[in-house]
Amino acid sequence: MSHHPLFDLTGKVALVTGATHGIGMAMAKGLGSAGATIVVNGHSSQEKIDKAVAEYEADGYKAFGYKFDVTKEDQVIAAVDKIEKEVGPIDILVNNAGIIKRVPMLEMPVEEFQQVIDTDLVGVFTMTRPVAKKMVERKQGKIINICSMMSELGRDSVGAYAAAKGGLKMLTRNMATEWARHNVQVNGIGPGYFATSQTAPIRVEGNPLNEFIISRTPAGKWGDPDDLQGAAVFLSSKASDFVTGQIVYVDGGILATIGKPANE
Ligand code: GCO
Ligand code: CA
Repeated sequence: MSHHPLFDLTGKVALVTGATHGIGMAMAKGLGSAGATIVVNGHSSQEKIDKAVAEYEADGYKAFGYKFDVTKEDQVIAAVDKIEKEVGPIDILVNNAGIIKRVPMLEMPVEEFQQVIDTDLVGVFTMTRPVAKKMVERKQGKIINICSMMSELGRDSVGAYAAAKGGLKMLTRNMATEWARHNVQVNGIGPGYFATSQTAPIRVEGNPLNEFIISRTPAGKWGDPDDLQGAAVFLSSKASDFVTGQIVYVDGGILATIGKPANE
């Protein structure tokens, strides 16, 4: 396949954390279709990682899988060294791995709050630091942090997630600030509401929240994970070399509007 030179990722190595499923997998496939070699990680099951790698390969992409936990610094450092030796220098890092707990704050134990912050915010710092060190040395790199509607908006029951994703927006800006002079661009993608396993508990018929999301989204529907591929390729490619510290919201218009009454 031939690629527009601004968007060509041929020969680039892209590490997409948590890309064994969901939006991470969709974005990784987008990078693969632009020519990148995909590296995925998972932290729990080797079988899940192997299955994902097989799926990428079946789709015609070069893919590699590594088992490590983004919240464990020793595992991350060892994995980054291994990936750079076995696959090649990491050109693109997509910090996609994350968790959510939907619990009203008055009922949320501090330990659970902490767990969400540890994965969704501290985990990004832990994962990025050793990768960025090498990118800075090489004077080249692309980092994409996966933010959320909750980087901007609150919602009942997602206090810890909103705190982490709001923090991630500012971590993105600060990484951009410190590394732009080394030709490392750091941006975020803020997905709106997408049909994935993460939102499966919301997308059940009869759940008023399902109807609410559809009516609150100007596009009038749940996003298809593939809708994130364009932003992922743009922010990974030469096309975005003077773009840094931005969050690109791919949300069907949610953040543009206050919304409208249901049934209108
Ligand atoms: C929620 C959460 C997530 C969303 C997403 C929105 O409302 O329960 O925010 O489920 O998937 O992060 O951008
Ligand atoms: Ca190609």
